[in-house]
Amino acid sequence: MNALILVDLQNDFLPGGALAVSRGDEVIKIANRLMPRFDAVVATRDYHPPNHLSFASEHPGRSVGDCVNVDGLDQILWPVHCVEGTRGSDFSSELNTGLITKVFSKGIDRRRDSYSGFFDNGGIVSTGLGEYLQRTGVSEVYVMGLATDFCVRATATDAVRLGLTTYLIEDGCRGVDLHPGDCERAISELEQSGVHRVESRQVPVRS
Ligand code: VGL
Ligand code: ZN
Repeated sequence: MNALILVDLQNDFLPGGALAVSRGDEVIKIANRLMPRFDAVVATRDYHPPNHLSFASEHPGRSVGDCVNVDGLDQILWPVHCVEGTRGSDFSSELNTGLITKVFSKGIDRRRDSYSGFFDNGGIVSTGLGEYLQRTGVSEVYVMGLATDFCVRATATDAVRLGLTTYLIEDGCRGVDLHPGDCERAISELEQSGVHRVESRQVPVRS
């Protein structure tokens, strides 16, 4: 069994959103085209309480882009984004959500950020995605979405660690590039860790 993992295709990561990823909207049509090719389609969503500690606004005197320490972990500070129940946290209205089998929320605990769709940034608390894939008999995953250098990277890294055969759909990702070259580096590191790089046109069509 295979699964497509759609990472954070939410309004706040699209142009006009609170944490917009440049040209992030371009991957939605790729997601729509690919979904019918998979046994299962899962989506992750960044879903924060309004006072989440990844928000710069919760750290007086600090700014977006600063790095602070929260409970022993490095935390980059972001603008307020993907607040639970807001439009910014909704999936893009262009996304064909009818084909999504299950949604996994992350970053729901005020004190824990979660870039990966599998675990929080401390690698402790599971979102349930790994267990779900195992229960469903999925051994092969294709990962795409936003943002290449944060949540896509962390999700694909954990997928490999969990022993899943993991493909990164490169044209299905867009990144933040906080520092120029971050996305390139993220993709090479994923390749080093055993992730297979593919383009969406190489994803097999179901027979
Ligand atoms: C993300 C920064 C903060 C992402 C989420 O989806 O890549 N990045 N929260
Ligand atoms: Zn977030």
